[in-house]
This record gives sequence, C-alpha cells and structure tokens, in this order.
Amino acid sequence: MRDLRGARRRDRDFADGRILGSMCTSPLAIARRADSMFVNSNLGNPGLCEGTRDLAHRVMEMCAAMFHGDGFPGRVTSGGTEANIIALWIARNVTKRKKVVLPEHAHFSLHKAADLLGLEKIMVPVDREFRMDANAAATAARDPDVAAVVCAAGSTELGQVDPIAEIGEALASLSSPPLLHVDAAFGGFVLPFMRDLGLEVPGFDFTLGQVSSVCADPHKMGMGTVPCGSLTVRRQEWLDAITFDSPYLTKAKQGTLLGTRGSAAVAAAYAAMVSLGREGYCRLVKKCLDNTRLLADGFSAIGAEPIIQPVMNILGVRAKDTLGAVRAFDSLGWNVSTTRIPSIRFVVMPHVTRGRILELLDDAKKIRRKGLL
Ligand code: 0PR
Repeated sequence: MRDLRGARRRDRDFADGRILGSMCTSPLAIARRADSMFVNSNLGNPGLCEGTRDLAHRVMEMCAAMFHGDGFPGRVTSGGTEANIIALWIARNVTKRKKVVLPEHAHFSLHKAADLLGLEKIMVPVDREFRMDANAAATAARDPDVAAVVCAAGSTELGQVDPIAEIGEALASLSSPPLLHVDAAFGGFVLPFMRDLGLEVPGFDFTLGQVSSVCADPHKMGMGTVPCGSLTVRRQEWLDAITFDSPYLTKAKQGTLLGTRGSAAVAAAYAAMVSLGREGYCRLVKKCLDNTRLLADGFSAIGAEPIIQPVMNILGVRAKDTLGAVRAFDSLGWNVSTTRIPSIRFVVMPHVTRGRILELLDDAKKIRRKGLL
C-alpha cells in the first residue's frame, strides 16, 4: 500500500484546478461511485454481465439521441482512439476501398487507424480559421478508392468545427460516396449543449444526411471516468461488417475491437449522463465557455492574441517563445500544452475555476514581462 500511495501522490490531480493541458477532468462524484461498483465486471462477456450490457445499451441510446440519431446503433469504446479505429475499420470493410481523407489537424488516433488498417491517407489542408478546407476535401473525395472522409467537431488543438455540412453536400453529389465520420471525441459533449444555450453551432451530427458515424467521449466533457468513449453509426449492417464469431463466450458474436474490457467506466458514464441530464451539461458547458472567454480576453489585454476566437472551451494563444512560455507556466505549477501552429493551448475543463483563471492571468503577466509571451 505504501508503494501505491507513493505512486498515487505522483499522479497529478485535476482537483487543484491547475491542469489545462488535458481533455479529462475530475469525474462527477456519482460517476466515481458507479465506477467502483463495477470493478469486477467484464463488458467483454455480456452473457455473464447482463447488467452492464444493458447500461452500455442505454449509454448508446442517449448518445444516439444527443446526435439526432434516435434508434441508431453503436458501441461503447475505451475512448476516441478506439472509436476512430472502429469507424475506419467499418468504412474499409463496407466500401472495400483503400484510402481515407483526413484534415491536417486530425487527431493522431486517425493516423494510427490508417496505419493499422492499411489505408492510404490523403491529407487536406486547413483554411485560415483552421477548419478543413471544404473544396480540397471535396476534390480529394472524388477519388473512387476513398473509403471515408473524416471531419472534426472539436479539433484537438483548437476545438474547431470543420464545415461538415458543406463537405457532406459535396459527398452527396457523388455516385458512390465514401462514408463520412465525425470525430466529436471532445466536442460531442459540448456542441449539443451550446445549441441548447442558444449559441450558433454548425451542423455536425446525423441531422446531416451524409454523416455516417459520430464518436464522442464520456471520459472527456461527459464527466465520466476513464476509459470511456462511444461510436454511433447510421446503419446496423455497418456494425455487422466488423462482427466476429466468439464461440467460447456466452454470446455467439462480438462486434467490438477489444475483447475483455472493464464495465466500470460504462457504469460511470451512465451515472454521469443520467444525473446531469441536458440541463446539468448546459450548466457545465456555460461555465467552461465563460471561463474560456475570460482567459482569451485576459490574454488579449496583455497583447498575447488568441490564434482564433475560441469556438468552444479550448484556446490557442500566440507566444513569442511557445516552448519557453510553456516551461515558465510549468515552473509556476500550471500544466498547459502546445499546438503545432505553434501556440500555447489551454483546455478549460470543468475543474478549472474562475479564480484559477485569474491567477493564471496574473502569472501570464509575469511571463510576458520575461518576453516569452
Ligand atoms: N479525437 C480527438 C478530437 C481527440 O481530441 C482525442 C484525444 C481523441 C480523438 C482520442 O481520444 P482518446 O485519447 O480518448 O483515445 N485528445 C487528447 C489529446 O491528444 C487526449 C488527451 C487526453 C491527452 C488527456 C492528454 C490528456 O491528459 O490532447
């Protein structure tokens, strides 16, 4: 136990409000409790664990409804990486094609997926607002060997939303269009609630007829525990394309990437989603957006400009010396990260309070005086 306590102390805790370099956060109390109730269950053997199988089903029903795909099937996953891999796996098997169109800002899990699946990547540049260039995406998608086009709804670096409606329209005009996968690993638990708050949100979900699949992670803005993601797809037969016989298990077939896997985070996702409901998520999202605005305005006030006006609760700030500034923040006890643009990246998760933002801005002034910002 001493070893464990020692190791645990060395793992940073979100609760101190100083981590702005992660997309995870302190899970909701009820999610932690749910997690600890299911440490002994295995979602990989649903015949033995019918309880968690049902919870997984209900989590997926809620995700489908959140993305206007009521009744659409899906899978809980271990996170965005697994969901992106499954989405491209489906695309490859359904279309029997060998290429994938990715935006330049695609999360590295999509590069992993392409590598694993033997898909050739066609990279599409971003526009001045760091959105996937719609014309270039449309041109790339005309290649008849393209299995899928991937767009982000909440890019990892800047939280930007690609012009998914425009790209979807271009795909609709093709005689045999590729699948369109939306990576909303982060934005999936932000954008629907921004819409509820009356903010303008570009189309990104199944309301767009061409969208084939959407992934969204309960372990990011969903307030669940790690590891939990989701993938919702438009058609059941697409899941059949990745389903295998599992003769030794209590169910004859398995349609997921992982085999044995924990149920705990699925129970936690269920607990977080049911207890927060849309209103609870709206409150959290509003708080994060307000704090992001405060941070962006604070940086502008000291002459360090945002790369783009924040779309959601992720902010990129231009620095004179990006790595030097990140190191300086680090030495003052802040965890922040960088983007390839380059800029300093701040993810304003629910554990980051208004008070912490004001402290961070005070420290930013010191870093500015050193000439790094
Ligand atoms: N898609 C997008 C748009 C993402 O931002 C991420 C994760 C993924 C997919 C992959 O999700 P999983 O990591 O759940 O498989 N983006 C974060 C990032 O790379 C992941 C992360 C999370 C990094 C917590 C650090 C950290 O402390 O920034």
